[in-house]
Amino acid sequence: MTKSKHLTLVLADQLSWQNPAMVDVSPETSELVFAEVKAEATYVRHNKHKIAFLFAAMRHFAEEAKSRGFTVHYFQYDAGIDSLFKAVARCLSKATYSEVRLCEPGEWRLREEIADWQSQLGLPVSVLEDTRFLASHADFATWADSQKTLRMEYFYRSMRKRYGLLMAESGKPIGDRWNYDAENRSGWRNKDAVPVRLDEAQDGITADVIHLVDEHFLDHPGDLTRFSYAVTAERASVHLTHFIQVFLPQFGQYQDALAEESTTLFHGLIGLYLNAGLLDPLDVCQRAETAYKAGHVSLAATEGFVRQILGWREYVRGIYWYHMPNYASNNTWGAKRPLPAWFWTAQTDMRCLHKALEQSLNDGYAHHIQRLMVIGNFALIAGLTVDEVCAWFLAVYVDAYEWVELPNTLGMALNADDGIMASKPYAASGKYIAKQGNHCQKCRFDPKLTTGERACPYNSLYWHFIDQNLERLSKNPRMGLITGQWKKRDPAERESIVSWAEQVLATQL
Ligand code: DLZ
Repeated sequence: MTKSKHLTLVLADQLSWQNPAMVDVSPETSELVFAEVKAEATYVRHNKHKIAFLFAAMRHFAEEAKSRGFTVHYFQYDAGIDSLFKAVARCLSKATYSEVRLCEPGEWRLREEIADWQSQLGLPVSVLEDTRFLASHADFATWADSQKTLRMEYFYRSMRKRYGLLMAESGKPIGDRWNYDAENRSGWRNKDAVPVRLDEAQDGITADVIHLVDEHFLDHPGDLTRFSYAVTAERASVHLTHFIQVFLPQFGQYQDALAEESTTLFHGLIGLYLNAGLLDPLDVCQRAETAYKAGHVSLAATEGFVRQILGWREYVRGIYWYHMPNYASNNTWGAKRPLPAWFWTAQTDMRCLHKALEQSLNDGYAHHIQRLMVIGNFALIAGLTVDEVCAWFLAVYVDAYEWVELPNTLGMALNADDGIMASKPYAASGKYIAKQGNHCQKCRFDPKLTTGERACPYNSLYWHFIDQNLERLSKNPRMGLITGQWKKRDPAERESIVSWAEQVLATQL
């Protein structure tokens, strides 16, 4: 009698042969199932780029699996199987399997749903820990349990030591410093040319997916005539090589810059590949380190880049699983203004915000300062509802899954998690935005003015945020200077700024 096989479900963001549900499998022991389903594609209004990228990457990966000899059950979107559960159930109705296996999903929502599958399906369902990350749940919990406050910097240092990245033989960091942030903060004055990105040709599989997504997701944001993402591990690796050679040397310097001329500046554009499994985080860090050791990239740029992947990426994932499910309902500042409709159209006169929203909607991409200091900062100081802002970030970006989006939006940008992630809010006025780039030169608002028709709305909203939350902020030693300045101001002046901010909120939102 032949032994029945496993049925291995591969989710769209688990497209790696290092996926723990696949490392030990062979065509003799396991069949694979992939499914493009409505439940996953519409639980928020995902950008068309995100759906097209994941479906195209999934179809390419499934083809590769077939070429390795696997029996693959692939449900295309127009087959009308509307949930992952139904896709698995359909396979089970056609053949006998010994168990269903999958790598744990990256979102609490789906993990909860899958927890019921075993009883619903009537056979074992093994959910394996996602080993594609560099810190396991237990690693993070051990670290977190040993700390008074969960600061990324200390987690990052422990990861540098553990993986020996940018470390000297002495056990100290190369260059004797852990962090080169201070050297990585230049504003953009359009003095350097931004190199051209690598072109990505589309094959028939991707073209079919683009057609399908355009047809089925009409009311989702995204302009797929601009689709230019890689959809295989091989091509993602070519993009990484190009980034390291051409962009990484200036990545650090312009990491926090905002530019009229470029939507991507010197950023990596690799988050989507890492988060879907097409690139491996340790390999990415090691390749950057090799470029540094070859003298091609400065230590500051390499360290800044490695910190994003070895530090931030692992840290936010750790925070998510350590604090979920309660994390999602935090709302420290009691924010309750509805998300303005123009978050979905980009129609605002605030130039920096318009540019950041426009490219987010069109391309599914904005770089981290646009996300944190332009869009997120606006949402924070305008008091926009946390849930709605988080759902927007989750939907709009091609690299967004809740494990990474929620801590970054709720914790970092909105500082709504009672200080778990950041010891102070990243609130900033228009002066910060003017310092970091050149959007203000094309804006009808003036970052030097706080009140009046031509005043940059970020300025009055910034002080409004300070004023409305003065009691809580005054207790924060890192906010003492700012709250002290505000308290010392003439009461009439304070009153006029606050009432102007109220007018801005009434008219701009
Ligand atoms: C985001 C997404 C989308 C848009 N579509 C699918 C899909 O059709 N099939 C699938 O397996 N996964 C999809 N995903 C990714 C899942 O939502 C993802 O696995 C969870 O969000 C957990 O990270």
